[in-house]
Amino acid sequence: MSQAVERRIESLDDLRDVASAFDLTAAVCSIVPLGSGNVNDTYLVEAGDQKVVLQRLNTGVFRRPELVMGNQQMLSRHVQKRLNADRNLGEAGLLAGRRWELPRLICTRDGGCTWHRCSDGGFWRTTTFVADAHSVDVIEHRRQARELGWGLGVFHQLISDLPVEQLADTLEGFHITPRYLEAYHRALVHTSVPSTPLGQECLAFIRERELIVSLLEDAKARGDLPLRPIHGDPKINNMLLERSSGEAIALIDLDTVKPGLVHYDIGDCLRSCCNRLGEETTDFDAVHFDLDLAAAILEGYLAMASSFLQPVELGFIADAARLISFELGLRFFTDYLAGNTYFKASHPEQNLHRAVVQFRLVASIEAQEAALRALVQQLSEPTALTLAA
Ligand code: GN1
Ligand code: MG
Repeated sequence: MSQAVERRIESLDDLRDVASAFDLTAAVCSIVPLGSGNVNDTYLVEAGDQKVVLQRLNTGVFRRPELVMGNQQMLSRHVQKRLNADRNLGEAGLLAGRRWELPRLICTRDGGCTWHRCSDGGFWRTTTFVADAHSVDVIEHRRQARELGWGLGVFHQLISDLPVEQLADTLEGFHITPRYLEAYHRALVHTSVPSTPLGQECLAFIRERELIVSLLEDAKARGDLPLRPIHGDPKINNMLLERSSGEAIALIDLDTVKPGLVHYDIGDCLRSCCNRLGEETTDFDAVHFDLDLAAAILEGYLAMASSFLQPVELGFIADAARLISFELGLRFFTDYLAGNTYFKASHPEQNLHRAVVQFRLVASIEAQEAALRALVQQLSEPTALTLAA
């Protein structure tokens, strides 16, 4: 598993030099930070009429960034082909004529490479910007929840026939929950958990759930759950919604596209969408997993994904919601103990607070487990799937 995040603040002149290395249609006129990613640094660049996204990949996390780019190129070729074929089918296609985009990589001016290495070792790449779109940090209404699920389903459907063995494992151990538990135990050797109420709450919460961490990995090892191409990080604000219609039109942040279980993605989507207060709240007592939103998300998701998912995979959806929330809490808490070296934090307690939010969400999922299972079961019935589609 990767370790320290590189922290570097670029000057505007440096950024302009980097952006100018890419084959843009005009001279760079503005560069501003974009989004709220916890790992990479992202900027919106304007060059004449053109808008592009410039990103510095965190090579402390992505140790082999060329492999990340290789996966992205593979993904792009596959998805563009599928989208072209689908557009030709119009109303009869998978998307029934709806808009869907995948940001395209922009090559460098000299050499036509999809990334640029700076003299300081910085690894940069540029992609097209999806116009007239926005993302949300918390769900605004039920219809939006359905769109967020539908968007993940479209993404999974478009990559469901991309041979998984062609993708590199760019982030070893990513979403392998038992590995995060091991990392947590290693952190405990060097640090003791502060005797504050929140620190002790996390310690006890993890201790009580050590036995669940291998649930998905065991099912994978048994051969019950297949490895598939996945997004890896489909949290709520990585889904772009068209401004005018509110429809999902793109899933961005493609660094973690690699082999995995669809459950990592479904769990991440559910945990980030069904927490109405968002990941950064400090109103811990009010954190709640909204089952009604989960229903809307899964309706949207299954309308697209049920055609290729196996029944056994549907059976682990409720477990995934619980486990991926728990895993992220564990990751945040471990990083807090280790001195906030992985996730960007604006104050020393931020990763502790983020961990508490995820653990409260887990507790809420556990309290509603029977209802969540019943919901998945009901939505997986053939009649429900036909209606959803
Ligand atoms: C990180 O950088 P960002 O915000 O896209 C993390 C995800 C977490 C997320 C939590 C490579 O994603 O796994 O779910 O923070 N990405 C990596 O906000 O570790
Ligand atoms: Mg990401």
